[in-house]
Amino acid sequence: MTPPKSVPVANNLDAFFMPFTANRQFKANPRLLARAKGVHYWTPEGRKIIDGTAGLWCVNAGHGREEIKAAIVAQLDEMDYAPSFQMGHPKSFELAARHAAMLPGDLNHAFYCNSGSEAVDSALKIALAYHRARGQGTRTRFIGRERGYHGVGFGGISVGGMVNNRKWFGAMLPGVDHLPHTQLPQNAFSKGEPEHGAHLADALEGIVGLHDASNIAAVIVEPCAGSTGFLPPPKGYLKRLREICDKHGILLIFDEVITGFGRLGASFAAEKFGVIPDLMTVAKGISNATVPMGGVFVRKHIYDGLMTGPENAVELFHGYTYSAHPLACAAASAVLDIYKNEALFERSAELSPYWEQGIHSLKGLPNVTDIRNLGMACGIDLAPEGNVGTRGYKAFVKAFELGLMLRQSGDALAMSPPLIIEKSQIDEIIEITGKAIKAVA
Ligand code: PXG
Repeated sequence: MTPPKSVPVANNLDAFFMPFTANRQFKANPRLLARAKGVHYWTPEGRKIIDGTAGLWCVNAGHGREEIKAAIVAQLDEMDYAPSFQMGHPKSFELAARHAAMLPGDLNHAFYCNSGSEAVDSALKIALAYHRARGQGTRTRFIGRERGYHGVGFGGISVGGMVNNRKWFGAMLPGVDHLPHTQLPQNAFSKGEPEHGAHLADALEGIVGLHDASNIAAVIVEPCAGSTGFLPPPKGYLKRLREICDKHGILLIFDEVITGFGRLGASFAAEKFGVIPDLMTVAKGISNATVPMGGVFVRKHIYDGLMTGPENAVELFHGYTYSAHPLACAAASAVLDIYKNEALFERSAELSPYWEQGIHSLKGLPNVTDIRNLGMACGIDLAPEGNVGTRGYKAFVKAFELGLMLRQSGDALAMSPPLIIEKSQIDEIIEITGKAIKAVA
């Protein structure tokens, strides 16, 4: 693909050190997005691209929402910034109360930050502080899962399980073990939650046997793994994990950065699966990606457990300059209105059978070795061509040329469109994906 005329020449792209990108390859042949509205992007030269990934799994209510813009502008007029350390502003308390009201179980306190990575590191620290506050300070170990993605902080990559995100960065956090991942060959082409694999949660008992529960702080998993190519949990797996954690006094953290705010056809995966974690991390859909925001939602016993000592003592020595930034709070509140007024979580549930049918119609195309779906998301595995990721990258580029943005992780393709998508637009996504897969056969 040669760069379109209106795109800056390659030299002008030099200064920006791009994240998670092959910088030299990209700058030789850039893909730029200049405008967005609804479920579409436009390139600088005006080519229309259907957004198969809601940005990066985050623009759940679609692009360019006027209500969110109005809320951000109004907040900017009123007050641009206020600190949240030993001070407060009304929108942060209002937002936390709204989140608490919509969360399942007694997940009724919200700590705010600015990204999923910060949310994960915050959750790990809250787990440690909680155990210490109640006299169980030996509980310092964490358990993650192979192929997990928990952002890019040192805590997140330590409990994460994607090798490229770990191997460059040294020793990381000490005291971390990993559960096995949940992709089993016998589950290939499962629709929704796969049948086999609940027993994989039992590996937690093995790790407890090795270290003793008195040394383990928390288990962290994505209820449905996203970045690794989208792996829905086997039936019964999350319940089993919850039971084993309860038995041993280990905290369970659900990383719902992708699964939260409607992606799976429910408010959160915790609601969908009827499994309530002790802590939940969120980001992305919390603000529809308009202003960066993340959060940790904690259950009553976690919050109460930290409210100890003299009343003038700071209970958690942790926070960010931009925790509960007024613009983020205004945006997040406006997004909640949209989710509610347009019943987008319900819409996600209603559309998912149509999405499932469409995605699984790609079975039988060349090199397609597995297809997975749940809610409004899916993963499609392609057989590698030579090096891992070569065919996946080619399919991604081909799809973009044909007018679709999808995500590629190795040779897995992943999609998660905005929840406002129409059936005819789902048809278009499936058609282009099929063409791209055939083109790279
Ligand atoms: N946890 C999970 C489960 C995530 O998916 C993060 C934490 C980190 O969030 P921040 O806001 O720090 O990026 C994520 C982020 C992909 C992809 O292609 C996924 C993410 C980010 C970028 C790309 O799947 N998820």
